[in-house]
Amino acid sequence: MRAWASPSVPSLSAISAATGPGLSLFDSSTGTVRPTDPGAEANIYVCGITPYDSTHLGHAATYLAFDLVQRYWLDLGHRVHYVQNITDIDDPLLERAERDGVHWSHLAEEQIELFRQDMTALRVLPPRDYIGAVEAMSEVSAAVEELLESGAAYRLADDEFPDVYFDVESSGRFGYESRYDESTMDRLFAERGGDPDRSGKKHHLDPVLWRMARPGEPSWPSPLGAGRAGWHIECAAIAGNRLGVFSTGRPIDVQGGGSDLIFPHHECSAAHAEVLAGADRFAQHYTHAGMIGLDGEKMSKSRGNLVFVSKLRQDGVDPMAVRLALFAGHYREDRFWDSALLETAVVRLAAWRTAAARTGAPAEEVLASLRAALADDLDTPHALALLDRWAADESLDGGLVATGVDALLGVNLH
Ligand code: 5CA
Ligand code: ZN
Repeated sequence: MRAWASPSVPSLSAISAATGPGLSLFDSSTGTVRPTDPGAEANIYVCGITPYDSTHLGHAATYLAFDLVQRYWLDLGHRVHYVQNITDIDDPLLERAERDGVHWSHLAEEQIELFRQDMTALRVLPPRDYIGAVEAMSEVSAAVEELLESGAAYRLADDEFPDVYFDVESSGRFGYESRYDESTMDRLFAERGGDPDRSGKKHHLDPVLWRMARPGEPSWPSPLGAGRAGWHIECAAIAGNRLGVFSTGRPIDVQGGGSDLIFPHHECSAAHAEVLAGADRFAQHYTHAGMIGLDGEKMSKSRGNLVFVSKLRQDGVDPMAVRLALFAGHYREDRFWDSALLETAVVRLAAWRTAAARTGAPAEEVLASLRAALADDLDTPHALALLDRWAADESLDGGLVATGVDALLGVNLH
C-alpha cells in the first residue's frame, strides 16, 4: 500500500554538536520505563487503522506519540524501519460497510486516503512499509500453516466452518505482555472481538487464525482453504516478516498502539510471533498510548463521539496546533479533548512562532532540555513548559530551538 509523503526533517547534527540521551519508554510487559536499545537500524511496528471513522483525534494522538519515537531515534543517528498495517478486512469493517450500504473495499479505500491526508497535514513521518491485510493474505496464511505444522494451532474439524485457532498455551508465557489477571483477560477478550463461547476450542481465550469462507463474506484462496486472516496473526505476520523477527529471532524494538490493544491484540500477536520465530519475546518494548475521550467518555467508533482531524482542518485549524494540543498531555494518560485545549495550543503556537524569528543569546541548553524531556518516556508536558519559558525569554535566540521543535516535535514554526 502506498503510504504518504514524508515531511522534511531537519538535521540537528548539522547545526549542533551535542546529542541527546538514549530514549527510555514505558513497557507494558514490565510496567516500567526502560531504555530502548536499538541497533544502527531501529525498528518499530505500530498497529494501523481499521479504515472507517478515520482519522479521529484518538488515532491522531496514538500516531503522534510514536512519531516522536521515530523522530527521537533519527536525532540520535539511527535509521528507523517503521512498519504499519491497515486492517482493511475484518468484521467491524464489514459491519460498517453493511450498515452504510457501501462496498467494504470502497469504504476502506476512501478512509485510507483520508488518513493519508490527515497524517500528511499533521506532519507524521510515514512508515517505510505500509501493508494492508488484504495484500498480506498469502503471507498470513503461510504463517498459519506453519503454526499448524508446529502444533501451536488446530482446526475446529467437526464444525460447519473448520476455522483454525491458536492454542494460547503453546507459547508457554501467554499473559506476560499485558500482565492482566484471568478475569480481566476474560472480560477484554469477549469485549474486543474474541469468541470465548465457540464450541470445540481447547481454551476459551484461543483466538482465530484463519476464518474459513462464509457465504456472502469476502475470502481469499489458500492451501488452508478459502478464508481470511484473523486479526492478531495479521499484525504478527506483517511485522515478523519485515522486521527480522522470523529470519533472526531477534525481537523488534517497539510494538506500539493504543492501550485498547494491550489485550488481547498485542498479547496474541506476540504469542503468535514468538512461536513462529522460536523467540522469547516479540518486542523489547510494548508501548501503549492512553485513550482520548470526549465529554467524559472514550472516543470510539461504537459511541460515535468522534472529533475528526479532517473536520478541524476544514474549519481552518492549523494542524500544528492539533499536534501541540495533543502533546499538552502525556501520551500514556487517558485524557479528554476539548476546545480549550485547542485554544491554548493556538496561543502557544503563535508565541513560539514569534520566538522562532528572534535573534539573541545562544539557546543550546533549551535544545538539551527538550531532548532530555523527550528521552524520558516522551514527556511532552515538560517539553512544552520549557519551550514556553524559552518563548517568554526575549533575550534568547530562536533559530536552533525552532529547528529542534521541527525535528523532534514535528511542529513547523515557520
Ligand atoms: N486496526 C486495528 C489495529 S491492528 C485498530 O485498532 N484499528 S483502529 O482504527 O481501531 O485504531 C487505530 C489505532 O488508534 C490503534 O493503535 C488504536 O489503539 C488507536 N486508538 C483507537 N481509539 C483510540 C482513542 N480513543 N484514543 C487513542 N488511541 C486510539
Ligand atoms: Zn495490530
